Amino acid sequence: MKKILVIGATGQIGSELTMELRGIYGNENVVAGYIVGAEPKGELLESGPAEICDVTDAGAIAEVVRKHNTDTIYNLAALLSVVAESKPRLAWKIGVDGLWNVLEVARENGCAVFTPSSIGSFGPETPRDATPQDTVQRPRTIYGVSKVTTELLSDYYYNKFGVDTRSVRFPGLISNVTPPGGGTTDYAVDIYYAAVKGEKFVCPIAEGTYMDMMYMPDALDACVRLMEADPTRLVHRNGFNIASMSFEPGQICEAIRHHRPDFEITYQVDALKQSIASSWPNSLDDSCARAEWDWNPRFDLESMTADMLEKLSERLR
Ligand code: AKB
Repeated sequence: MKKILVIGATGQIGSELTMELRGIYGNENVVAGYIVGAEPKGELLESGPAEICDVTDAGAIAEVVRKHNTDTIYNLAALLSVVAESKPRLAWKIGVDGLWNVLEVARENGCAVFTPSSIGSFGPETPRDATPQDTVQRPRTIYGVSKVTTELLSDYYYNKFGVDTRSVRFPGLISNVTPPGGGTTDYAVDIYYAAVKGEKFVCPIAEGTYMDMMYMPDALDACVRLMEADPTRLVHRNGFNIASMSFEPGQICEAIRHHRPDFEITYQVDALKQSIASSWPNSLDDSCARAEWDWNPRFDLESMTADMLEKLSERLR
C-alpha cells in the first residue's frame, strides 16, 4: 500500500485530493501536510494523520517523510496566477525553491513526486488551438515562468537521479468544495455561486475568451491515474496536457440558463486577469495523456453545470 504525503492539503485541490487518496489507499496512509494558518478542519482533520509541512522548509518535509515512511509526495503548494503577479518572489520561493526541497527529500528517501503544472505554462507565442503536448513555452507571467521551471526541474531529477516525477498541466479547476483564490480562471467557479445565490454575475473576463477548464472529479482522477500509470508506457513525464472542456464566459452562462433561465451576466473586464487569459491557449491537445496513461475525463460543460448547481444549492442552503 502506498504511503502518501500531500503538501498543501488544505488548498483547492489538496482538500479534495487528500480525501480521495484516503478513500483509495486507506485513511492512515495519507498524511495531510499543511501550513500554520491553514489548518485542516472537519473530516480532513478527523479522518487521518496531519502534519505541519511547509514546502519552503526542507527539514520539515524530510522529518514528515521519515516519520510516516512516505513513498509518494503530492506537492500542491503554489500561488495562483493573479496573486503571484503581486508577490513574484514568494511565488518563486513556494513554486520553485519549494519543489527543489521536495525533490531533494524525494531523492534521499526514494519517493515518487507529483507536481501540478498548468495551462499557465504556455504564452502568447504558443499555438492557441489544440495546443500540442510539445510546443513553445514562453509565458509572460511569473506563475507561468515558475510552472515551466517546475516541469524542467522535475524532468531533470528524473533523468539525472531517477526520481519518479510526474505532472499534468491543469486547466482552470471547478469545484463545489474549496473555492480557488487568486487565479485567472476563478470566474468559472464564482459564476456558479452567483447563480445559486440568485445574483447577477459581473464577469472579469471578456466575452469570447476561451480557456480550458475541468471539473474537480476529473482532476482528482488525473492525479491518481498518472501516479498509478505503468512507467514503461510513459514517453512524457512533466507535464502532460489534459483537457475536458473549453468555453468562453457566454457559454457557461448559457449552460447555467438551462437550469436557471433568469440568470444574468454583465462584463466588467479586469485588465490583469484579461491580459493573462488572453496569453493562454484556447484549448489543449491531450492525446499523449490519453495514449500513455488512459486519461479519459467524464464531465463536459453540461454535466458539470448540472452537478455544480445541485451540489452548491445543497451546500449553501
Ligand atoms: C489560475 O487561473 O491561476 C489557475 C491555473 C489555470 O493554473 N487556475
